[in-house]
Amino acid sequence: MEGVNNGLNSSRKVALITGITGQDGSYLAELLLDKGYEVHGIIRRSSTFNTGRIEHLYLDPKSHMEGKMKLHYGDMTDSSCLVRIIGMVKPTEVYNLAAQSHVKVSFELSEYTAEVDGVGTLRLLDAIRACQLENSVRFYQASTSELYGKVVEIPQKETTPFYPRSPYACAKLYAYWIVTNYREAYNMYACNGILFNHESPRRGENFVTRKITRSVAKIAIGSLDCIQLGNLDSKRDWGHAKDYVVAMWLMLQQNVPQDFVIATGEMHSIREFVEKSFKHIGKTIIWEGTGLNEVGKEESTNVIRVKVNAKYFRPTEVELLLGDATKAKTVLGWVPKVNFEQLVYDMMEADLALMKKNPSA
Ligand code: NDP
Ligand code: GDR
Repeated sequence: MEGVNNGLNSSRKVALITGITGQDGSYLAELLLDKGYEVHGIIRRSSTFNTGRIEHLYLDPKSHMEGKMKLHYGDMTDSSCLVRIIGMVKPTEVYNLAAQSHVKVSFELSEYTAEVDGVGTLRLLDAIRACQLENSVRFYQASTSELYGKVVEIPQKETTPFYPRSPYACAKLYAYWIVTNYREAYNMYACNGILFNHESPRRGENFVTRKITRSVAKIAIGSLDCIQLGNLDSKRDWGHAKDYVVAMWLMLQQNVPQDFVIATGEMHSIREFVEKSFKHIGKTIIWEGTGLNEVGKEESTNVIRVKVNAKYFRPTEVELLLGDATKAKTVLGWVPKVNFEQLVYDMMEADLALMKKNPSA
């Protein structure tokens, strides 16, 4: 693209991460610190500590004391703080990861989700412009496979039409288009990473994968006797967050800003995730309310109940997501390293270790 800024020519490597305290923010901060960046993160004021995922970085003298990582109080709903932080930090790369990121919660916090995930992205872009940095900053937007929503095409790629199915996805749709618009209108180097689900031992505890591995680990130590879940039939393309933050960084190192799908190309149901997790601890499952059980299973002591509870269903569900990341492989040279088996294994091992260390976790 002609006239697009080229922050790559700058010798400064200063990254600003919104959402640094989240799953992806923590892995991205690690990656960028390893690459020699000065990393700045925006954190929210909270009545309890919310820096657990980055504490190891903050305590590391190499990052905090030597000035490699700095945290700033701020919020995506507060334009003035965004302008102040960007004006002070003068980042060369901005990674916008902050979001109310829970799809089911977005049905209850719809306006707030629009404010943070949609308008918040606009505020951040405008803060960059207010500081006259639009021609030197490279901008990454955490777009999502939820944009595809209702199935129009499988697998989903960059050209697949969007059909959002939640207030979260609608807010992210606005963010996707405002990033595209600012790229075209102001020649900003701005990219949408359309990332499919990615998980890790640091995944928030109310997302389905982590809810499952935590519960199964609790069952293993005898502190829980059943799991309650919602729709077991939906299918997801699950990768590892550690792999996916590499793709974010790669997107900002190209000559031309573009949007990319990031996915594994493998899809599994929630039911399969549950089965694989229980297999890890050598237990079998009674599915309650699904009519799927073998006769006689109930009598075994090695059997655990998985109950379907309607309260975890969404008003509109995304039935299946399967990504085609061919463009990322071709242009960025990005391929995922962790597959489904390895992901479940890593998450189960981490939660088993956590529960053994702290049974009330
Ligand atoms: P998390 O929910 O783990 O992290 C979200 C981050 O945003 C947290 O640091 C949170 O702060 C912060 N945040 C929330 N609201 C605000 C606000 N009003 N102002 C400032 N910061 C705020 O999400 P992930 O790390 O999993 O995801 C990162 C981004 O990628 C999100 O935008 C998500 O929507 C998107 N995404 C995620 C995918 C996934 O599978 N993980 C897939 C595709 C896109 P606090 O810690 O205080 O709550
Ligand atoms: P998702 O992730 O909605 O895909 O959004 P989540 O893990 O919440 O749900 C995945 C699927 O599991 C079904 N499900 C349940 N979900 C939760 N949370 N809790 C349950 O008990 C449960 N039972 C079944 C859901 O109905 C759904 O079909 C994630 C987030 O990280 C978004 O921010 C991101 O944009 C998308 O992934 C890609």
